[in-house]
Amino acid sequence: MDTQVEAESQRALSRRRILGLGAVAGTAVLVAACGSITTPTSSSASDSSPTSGTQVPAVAAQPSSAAGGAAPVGGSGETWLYVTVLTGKMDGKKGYPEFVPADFSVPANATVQCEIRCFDDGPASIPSGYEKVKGTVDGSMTLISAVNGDVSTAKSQTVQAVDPKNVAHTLTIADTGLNIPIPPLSTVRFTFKSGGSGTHGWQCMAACGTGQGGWGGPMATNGYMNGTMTVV
Ligand SMILES: [Cu+2]
Repeated sequence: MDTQVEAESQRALSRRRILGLGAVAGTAVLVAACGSITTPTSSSASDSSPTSGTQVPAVAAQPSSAAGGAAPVGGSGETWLYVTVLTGKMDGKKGYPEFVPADFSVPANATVQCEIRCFDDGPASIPSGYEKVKGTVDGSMTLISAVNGDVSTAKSQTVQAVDPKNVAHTLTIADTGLNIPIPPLSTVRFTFKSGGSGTHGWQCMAACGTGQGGWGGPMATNGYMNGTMTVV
């Protein structure tokens, strides 16, 4: 990553470092910040105070019926989950790319819209099959070729798989069959059903770590390339 891109990413991160879960599409997005390189921005934080410091599992708020005009789906509201993948350089731990948050909560029996922004710029090898999108409501995801700022105007496509040579990380929940391949420097959006309450571990399946064929370091460290989704 050259310095300009890096600087831009850092700026974008400061603006948009998202830890929380917003309630309703396009309206109340809870913005929280953590870690040492960010400052909370207040411009889009509406009714929630930012949390700072350590990563705290965030519980998505169910939108009220009056909020934002998002249509309830299947009897429960829409829930947004925002995740950022940082490089080791960005999170201050060299060689340790990191999902933020790595531990998150979603409401039970909800339709969850998830956006993952991947600031990592290089691919890693994956076992065969993990290039496929699995476990989303329609078996696809939206792949956006941008990570900074407002990505909604950037080039995007709906895909059911990506080039296996172009996966930086995956969000893989073996329990639920979810697999999201995430290309370098891209944003992916997808929708999944949270199901009943319980906890599900997730693991990145792209060998992005150190040692042991790339399966050491962050790959084997909770809070970096694996974590927990709690359905409550
Ligand atoms: Cu990874």
